[in-house]
Amino acid sequence: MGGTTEYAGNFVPGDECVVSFFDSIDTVATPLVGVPSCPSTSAYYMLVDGTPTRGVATEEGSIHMGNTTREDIVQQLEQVLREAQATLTRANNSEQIQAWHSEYLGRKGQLTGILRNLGSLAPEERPQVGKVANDIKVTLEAELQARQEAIAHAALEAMRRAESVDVTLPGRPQTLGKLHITTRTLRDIYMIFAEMGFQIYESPEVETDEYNFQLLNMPPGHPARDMWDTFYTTTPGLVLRTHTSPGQAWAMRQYAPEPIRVILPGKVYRYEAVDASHESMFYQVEGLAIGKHITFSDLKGVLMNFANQMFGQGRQARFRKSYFPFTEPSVEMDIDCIICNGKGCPVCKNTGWLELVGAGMVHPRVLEYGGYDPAEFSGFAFGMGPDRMALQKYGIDDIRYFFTNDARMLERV
Ligand code: 2NL
Repeated sequence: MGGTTEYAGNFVPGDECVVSFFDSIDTVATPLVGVPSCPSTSAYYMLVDGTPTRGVATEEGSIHMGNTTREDIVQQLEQVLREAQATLTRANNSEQIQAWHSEYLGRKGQLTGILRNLGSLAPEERPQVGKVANDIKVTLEAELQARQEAIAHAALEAMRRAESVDVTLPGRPQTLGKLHITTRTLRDIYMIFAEMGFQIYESPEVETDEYNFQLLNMPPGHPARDMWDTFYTTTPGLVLRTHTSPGQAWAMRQYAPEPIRVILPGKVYRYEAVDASHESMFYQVEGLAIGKHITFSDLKGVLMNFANQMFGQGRQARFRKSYFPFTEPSVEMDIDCIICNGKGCPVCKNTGWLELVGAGMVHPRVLEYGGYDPAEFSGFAFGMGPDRMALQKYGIDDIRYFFTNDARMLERV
């Protein structure tokens, strides 16, 4: 070992020659071999209190700066430690932290500055001072990290406070969706008939003249066709179904000669002048029971049970004679008004009665068209309008609300 190279890190001949104290700190304790050296001049500049100061290479290869002692340097180091610790507690953001780091721990910081004086100590003193410096560096770095964490934590806390939800505020009311009341009514109907053993049968909305009329005992030109204002399509013989009855014909032809108990819900279409009580599309639920020994009493029993389940036990009912081309005999069943219990109100138009269903015993010709021998089989059928029932049940005065998508309608129910 010899020359000035072993202390090169402490000299400042120019920035590119500075080997930072912390890069070379090991070399203080362990004599350095092969560290980049500064140009081979014999005069060097060292930082004394941050000021470049001219030093002279001695024959032994060390630099002496006036009369700096080990105690001086240790004192300076401890002074820096105290000051750095005090300053660190006042750093509150990353800019201040960065400034603090360059001030105390950076390449041009105070700690490095002091250690540049190491060269002025006797060689045996250097490791001791180096150790003090290193301890201080480790201490400051740990405190720096703790401070950074505290700042980050405080920032997070501040953000949490700013973004926190005041749970003591009353919550915003949730507007819950509801089923359309026709859907609810339909589901009620399905449940009641399901308990009586009726299955749901579905069929097309576009039908042939044959299924919509002929199989229901209305041959071409039959005057009863005028009971339904029909939408005809541009394809001859195809119509929009005016009732769900053609589905009953499909069911009969599928199941004959097995007995049948089905209900048939779905949309039907009428060429109507639309007003508060008429729409060109609405729902219908028809029912059909076919078997041996089915009587009008069965029909009455099924419909009475339905009325009591749907509108409350103890309903009064009356049957009036009627006419449908596909039933014989035909009836209309009324129940006492569900709004006024028969006293008379706008919903029942002061009659005390509401029309509930049209019904009857399946016409022998319809049974035959469906594939059943009328001598052996009999059946009953009925048809009802769930939209109208929903209007009555929920006291809505205009059927057009059902299809105009105004959600306020749902608030009424
Ligand atoms: C009403 C009346 C009714 C039927 C529909 C029907 C179907 C077949 C055979 C016999 Cl396949 N009848 N359906 C019977 C009587 C009345 O509907 O006022 N509907 C809203």
